[in-house]
Amino acid sequence: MKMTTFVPALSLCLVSLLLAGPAQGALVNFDFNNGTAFDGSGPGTTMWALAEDDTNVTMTSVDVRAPEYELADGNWTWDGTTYGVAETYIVSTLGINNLSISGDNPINNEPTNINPGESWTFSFDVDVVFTQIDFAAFSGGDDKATLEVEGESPVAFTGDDGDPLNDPLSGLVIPAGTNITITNSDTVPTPLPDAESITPSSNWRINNFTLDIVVPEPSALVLLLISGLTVIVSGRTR
Ligand SMILES: [Ca+2]
Ligand SMILES: [Ca+2]
Ligand SMILES: [Ca+2]
Ligand SMILES: [Ca+2]
Repeated sequence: MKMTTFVPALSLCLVSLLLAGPAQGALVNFDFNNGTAFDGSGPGTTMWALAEDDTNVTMTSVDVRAPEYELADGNWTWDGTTYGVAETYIVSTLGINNLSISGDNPINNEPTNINPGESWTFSFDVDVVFTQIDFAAFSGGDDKATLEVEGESPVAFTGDDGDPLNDPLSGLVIPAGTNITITNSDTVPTPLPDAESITPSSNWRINNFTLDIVVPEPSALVLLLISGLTVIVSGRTR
């Protein structure tokens, strides 16, 4: 190989390595309005949506939890430790139905709201950046939520942070298959107040999620291979 072809090719390799940095994305929206595959379902259910670049993105409901209440002496009480089963529940927006609370509903619209202590864990089959959470009925300092990516510290919000909530995790890239949990982090009441006395402010729901799917740029290795081929081709044509 002549130095006249090797030096430009080496420069191209170095430029390629520098370019293979930040990822490019395409937006995808998971809309929970008016029923989805998650309606009335527990863990293990999947839902898919098409991203701007036609990538088919699958979301999996990994876990749905709620404080496990028991009816004792006419009051629904929680022992503060165990979390029972729950299911996502969609009328016009996504809520969580606490399956330990039934019959005469002690909380207004409990099945359709995400109430204190209720949480939803989910994952995506591609790397994502959380771009927006569009809540319903999320307003004021009493509405509290945390968003936690497995292995990272939970990030806390209140209704005062706004709805929709943009870039909630400050651009964090979440690898495919990583568990993400959204929780109503308001204090869990025990015993439950009755339907007449509870204020609606500590309940909220989810309209939709918008995510930026991370499309990896051509790897440095592929670019190096292209550079190498350029060297061979230019060497032969001289
Ligand atoms: Ca219930
Ligand atoms: Ca609920
Ligand atoms: Ca909203
Ligand atoms: Ca509210």
